[in-house]
Amino acid sequence: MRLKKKSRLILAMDLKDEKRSLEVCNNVKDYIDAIKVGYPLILSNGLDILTKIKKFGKPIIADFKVADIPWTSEKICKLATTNGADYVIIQGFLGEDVIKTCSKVAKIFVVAEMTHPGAKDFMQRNSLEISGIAKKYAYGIVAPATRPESIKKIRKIVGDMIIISPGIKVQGGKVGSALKAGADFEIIGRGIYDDKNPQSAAKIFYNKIEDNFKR
Ligand code: O7M
Repeated sequence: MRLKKKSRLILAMDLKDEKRSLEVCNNVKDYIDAIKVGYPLILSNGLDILTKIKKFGKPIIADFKVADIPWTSEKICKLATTNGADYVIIQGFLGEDVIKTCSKVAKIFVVAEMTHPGAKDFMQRNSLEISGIAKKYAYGIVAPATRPESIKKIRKIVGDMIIISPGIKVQGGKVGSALKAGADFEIIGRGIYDDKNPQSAAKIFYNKIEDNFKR
């Protein structure tokens, strides 16, 4: 299933509990364009969870942040796609051979720079170079909503490639700020699933984006 720009919101599902995570996905599905499934949910429930989440009719992004040698990375990407993932996230700092190998077996998003403060220690100084390599092979890029200035720089490198951006609300990014800086989608996890009413939280994010961006 292809990722299409409608709400411009991607749900990050990092709960561990299967029942609760399926409930949240069902409640917010009208306000999101894709579901990014992370390690906490997959390690707790197995890869089968991807098929269960797929029934909500949204593209599934398996967030494995793959970071291994080409041979192992390829295996991980294949496991994700044969179990229902439409896209797989890989780390960019591994270098061109890993990115190229993964791109042959999956549609990949490459992490260029991460949201947390520690990303400044090593990642940030290479994020533009990573983006340049990713542009040759990837479907999209992951760039930090906590640093809109980095998104702007990465956008200049990758042209019209899809940029997805985490770090909204709990990590400090303001909803809409990543889109304004040039991202195509904002990724929100705890801001939705940890709210006492995930559906109304998702609706509020949806409306805030609606007010500022033409869909
Ligand atoms: O909205 P949150 O902070 O609850 O969740 C953010 C999600 O995005 C969560 O799944 C993180 O693992 C992920 N993420 C980051 O927070 N920062 C990054 O730099 C990169 C990611 C990510 O999705 O990478 C692919």
